[in-house]
Amino acid sequence: MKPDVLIAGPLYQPTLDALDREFTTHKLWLAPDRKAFLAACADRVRGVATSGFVGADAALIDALPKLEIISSFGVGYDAVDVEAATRRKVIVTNTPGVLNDAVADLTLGLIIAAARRIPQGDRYVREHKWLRQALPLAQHVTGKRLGIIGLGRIGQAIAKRAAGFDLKIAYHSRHRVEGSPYTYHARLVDLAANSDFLVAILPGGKETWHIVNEEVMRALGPKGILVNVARGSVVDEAALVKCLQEGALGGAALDVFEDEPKVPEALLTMDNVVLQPHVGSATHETRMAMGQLTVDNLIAHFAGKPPLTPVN
Ligand code: NAP
Ligand code: 8YV
Repeated sequence: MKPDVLIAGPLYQPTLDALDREFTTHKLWLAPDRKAFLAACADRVRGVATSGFVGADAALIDALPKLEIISSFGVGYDAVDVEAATRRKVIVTNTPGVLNDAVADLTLGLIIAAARRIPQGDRYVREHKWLRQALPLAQHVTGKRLGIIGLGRIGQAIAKRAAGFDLKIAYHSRHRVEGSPYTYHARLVDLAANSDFLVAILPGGKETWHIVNEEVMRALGPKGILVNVARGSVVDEAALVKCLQEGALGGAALDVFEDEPKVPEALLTMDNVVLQPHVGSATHETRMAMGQLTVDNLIAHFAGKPPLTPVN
């Protein structure tokens, strides 16, 4: 008998296929009546597979009395109510490590795209403007100061790449990273004041909500570029719009937003902003590896082994 696993939201197709092979699956997001669907399978579901976007809230956890494990596709698990799961002794797993390179690659791309105005150059050529006027010059990248908020797995992969551009690297986190060659700032505002590019790559959730506030953005300054590849919740988006409109902040490159997939209209019209639809990990290779780990955590658990990457 295959264990019953509820899939809370859409996932990468090969991951869905693997889940279908290994388990008896119940696809919640396809159900026309969510409540009735849950009631019909609740007494059999022992596992949940979900995405970082959909997560699993307390109501879903409470609706599944036999639940043992929630396996989330993604390293950030702020959309999973880990406290509610832990209270119920439900294991929560995520997919750390396997996406470091993809996210770090995109981050360097965003820094360069924003500083060198790559999307603007692309639009300028497409719109035949090259025939009429010169494209304004951009900002240099090599040798500039890079501030990283969260020198964790991905933050370190970003730093490794940034070293190749001779960027002067500093970071902020709650704890100093032992043995790190980079400058540590205990106060985020001090990191911002000493950065040309400021990259957020720390977890979302209550603790980090709006950690990048107006004071931080003003400290980064009129030439500074904010890059958010963490979670929309870590940046005060209203303050970001205000700082950009006033010229208090030079530019922004954003992969994540407070209310995805909705993006503030004001940002869509700004020329000094580069926008991406939350694609930090979105390569086939990385999504394959994330899916494998999502499935392997469930397989390990149902084989009576410890999960590979638990978070609680
Ligand atoms: P990680 O290895 O756990 O690193 C997290 C870092 O954030 C650590 O350096 C941690 O240091 C710091 N941090 C945590 N809480 C903090 C706080 N309150 N204030 C300041 N720093 C804090 O995580 P990771 O694997 O690098 O992933 C980081 C995050 O990136 C994920 O949680 C996810 O939200 C985001 N992400 C986004 C995408 C995307 O598609 N855009 C893809 C993958 C991941 P201390 O504990 O010392 O504070
Ligand atoms: C995913 C992410 O796109 O891993 C994360 O934290 O943000 C991305 O890799 C997201 O989790 C959707 O599942």
